Amino acid sequence: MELQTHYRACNLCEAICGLTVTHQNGQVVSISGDPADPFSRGHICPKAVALKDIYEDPNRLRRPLKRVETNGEVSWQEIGWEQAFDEVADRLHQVRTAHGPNAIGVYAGNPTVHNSGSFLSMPGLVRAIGTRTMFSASSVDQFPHHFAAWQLFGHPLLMPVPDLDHTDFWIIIGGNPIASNGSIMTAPDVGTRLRAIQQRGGRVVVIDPRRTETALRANEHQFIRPGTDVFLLLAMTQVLFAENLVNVGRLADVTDGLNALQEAVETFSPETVASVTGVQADDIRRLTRELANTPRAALYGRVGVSTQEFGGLCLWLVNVLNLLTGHLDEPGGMLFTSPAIDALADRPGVPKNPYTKYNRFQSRVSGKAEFMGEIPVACLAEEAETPGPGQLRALVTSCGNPVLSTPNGRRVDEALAGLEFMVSVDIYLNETTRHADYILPPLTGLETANYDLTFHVLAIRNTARYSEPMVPKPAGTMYDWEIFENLRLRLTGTPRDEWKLQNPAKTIDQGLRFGPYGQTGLSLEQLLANPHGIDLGPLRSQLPARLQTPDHRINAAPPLFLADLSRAQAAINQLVNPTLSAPGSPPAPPGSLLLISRRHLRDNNSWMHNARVLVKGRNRCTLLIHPDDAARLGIGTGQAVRVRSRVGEIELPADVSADIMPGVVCMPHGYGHNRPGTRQDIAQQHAGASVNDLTDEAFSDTLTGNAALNGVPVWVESVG
Ligand SMILES: Nc1nc2c(c(=O)[nH]1)N[C@H]1C(S)=C(S)[C@@H](COP(=O)(O)OP(=O)(O)OC[C@H]3O[C@@H](n4cnc5c(=O)[nH]c(N)nc54)[C@H](O)[C@@H]3O)O[C@H]1N2
Ligand SMILES: Nc1nc2c(c(=O)[nH]1)N[C@H]1C(S)=C(S)[C@@H](COP(=O)(O)OP(=O)(O)OC[C@H]3O[C@@H](n4cnc5c(=O)[nH]c(N)nc54)[C@H](O)[C@@H]3O)O[C@H]1N2
Ligand code: SF4
Ligand SMILES: [Mo]
Repeated sequence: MELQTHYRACNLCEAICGLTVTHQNGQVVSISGDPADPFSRGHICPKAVALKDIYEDPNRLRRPLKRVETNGEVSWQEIGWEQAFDEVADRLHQVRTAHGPNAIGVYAGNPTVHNSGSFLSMPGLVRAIGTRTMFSASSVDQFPHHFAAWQLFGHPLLMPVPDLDHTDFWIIIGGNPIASNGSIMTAPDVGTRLRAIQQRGGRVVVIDPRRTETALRANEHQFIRPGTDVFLLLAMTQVLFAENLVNVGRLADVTDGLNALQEAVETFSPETVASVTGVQADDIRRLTRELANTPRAALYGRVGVSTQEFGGLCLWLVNVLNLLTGHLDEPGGMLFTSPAIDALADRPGVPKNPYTKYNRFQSRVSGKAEFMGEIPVACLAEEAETPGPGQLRALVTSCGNPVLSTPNGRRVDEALAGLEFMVSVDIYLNETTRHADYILPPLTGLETANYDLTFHVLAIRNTARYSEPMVPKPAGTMYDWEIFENLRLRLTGTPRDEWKLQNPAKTIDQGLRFGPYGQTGLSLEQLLANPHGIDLGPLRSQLPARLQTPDHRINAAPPLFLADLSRAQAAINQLVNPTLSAPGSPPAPPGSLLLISRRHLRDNNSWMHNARVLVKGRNRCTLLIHPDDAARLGIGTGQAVRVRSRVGEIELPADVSADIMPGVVCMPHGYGHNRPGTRQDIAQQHAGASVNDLTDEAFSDTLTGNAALNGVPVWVESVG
């Protein structure tokens, strides 16, 4: 039989690498990098090859499953799509009638942003339900990035990205792009790009509690105590003012608040923060001067500074440091993209509205502020458990595994078990979806059409690429958008003879035509004719025009951040003098170590452990612990340890290593596949333990609502 070649972008991580897939009538023969993709230039990582495993996985669901309980025994019955849609819509409708729309929660997980079908069609279902009880992975990830972008530049999506290909000095704080392939920075083959910085005489510095894969390739690595980055960043800002290094450059005319900023950071000298952060005062000064004095330099922060107690402040200060050193919106610094589909496109003559999606309402139980139309997912369990008007009774999950990915997963597990109704749009029967009454599995990966609406917005070059399905839709299967559309039409009560499913391809085509490159002929048709993708050129400066603030100016010292500094001040007082208790933050109890997470090139959050090619080899779910701590606790490599936190305990093997800072322990997230009733044969054999059985739903960045998954106090002891 003839070999066919299919070109598409990998949808597994933010790097969106081009793939060349060869197949025989849908039987995958090989997956390799697409050298003709102008952006990824043939690069791929081992996960892409596992797209074949997912495609062929006998555990992957293809037909709707309905939970049947007989005498307490759960079994799953395969049913037809029409029956599934009708019954799910009926049940949602019943909950809505009995308890109101807000009693139905929705959780959107990470792959939503990797599937334009889900991304574009899910909001229609949410509107049809009429609920405002919306949760997503964003509040265990990048809420602080959005918050800072909104406060400084006027819109949560206006996040600058490092101009990697032109920078000469790159500071990475709380990111490990060599393992993660980059985030809020779409940069395929980041390793080669990093090496190129060094080859042109530049330097890369990593600030991280662990000597990571990226740190090993960097020119310099600084250990930092988890959760104390805010103090380092405050001190760097202080140094800029104290040493007259502030040079806002071209943006000086539109920047306000410098005096207030200078005053706010005054007391945070390098000497004050050195013992707390673990970074020497001299190093803080030296790095700050280097950032200020290198014409093309970028300070980039990611998950490690976002999913922690002071995430909002950290991301504010990262942006401020780039602004004060003249690196914001400058080539080689941090730039904004000009995406082909531009949600923020200026509409001439239309006055800009201030962004208002913050604190319009609060979560029912603990009063957490809404942000971007969402409630922090750390509130999910309490919303379901706590009786009273507005109690969460039903949940729709899509592309998400909150039992493993959100804090205090055991509590989430129990809360989901207690719901009246749950439906999951997902491709596996896993730790989360096992609680569903129905699982509706869409086609995924190689089988779907996709345009990376989000990642083209965050890419270090302006590019556009559309992927078509590798194969025609197999009989009896559904695309994600068809699932959402079928439920939407039922819940809006649209008469059947008026049903018209909105294909997201049409929205994408319109977005391209009316976008900034539409004039030059960019359209879906053009992308279909260029299956390797189209390069639209390097990023360019575009402030102040692109600012979305109502006054078209940047306030470097927004009141919400200034107010939040009192929380940081209380925390540093407590760190300097541990007998003081810091309101809000858990006291650092005696004998505790601080827990952080890590990613591995062959893991992808919680959901790719059912691919043998990725899990084979040495067990990766281990607890990294420094030799000094290990010696004190009598722990050796390979030995089982028990790790306890306020909320739970787990056991896993120790891995004694000087690559982790003393006082810190580290394990991967996304493991813990030993929950009963799941259907992932390979993942179950590589179960590991879930870090989120230790992370604390009460520990968060109270400003943005993001969960503080890093810097969690834990106690470690050897088992037996
Ligand atoms: N402690 C700790 N916790 C963390 C993190 C951490 O660093 N440390 N990281 C956080 C971050 S950054 C994130 S983004 C979250 C992720 O949190 P989640 O998004 O909740 O979790 P994932 O593991 O990405 O789960 C993806 C789910 O989508 C399903 N899926 C895969 N492909 C498709 C598809 O095409 N369609 C549909 N419908 N479903 C699909 C999978 O089967 C799986 O159930 O985890 C967060 N949790
Ligand atoms: N292979 C792989 N790639 C992925 C994923 C995956 O699971 N596997 N997940 C994808 C997702 S959803 C995301 S959001 C991105 C995330 O992309 P990255 O942000 O690059 O993610 P991590 O590798 O978790 O890097 C976070 C780093 O922060 C450090 N850290 C932890 N706490 C602190 C702290 O308090 N201060 C400082 N300075 N550093 C700290 C950790 O040690 C770690 O090295 O990766 C994406 N890509
Ligand atoms: S780096 Fe990311 S996008 Fe590229 S092949 Fe690997 S998983 Fe896919
Ligand atoms: Mo993420």
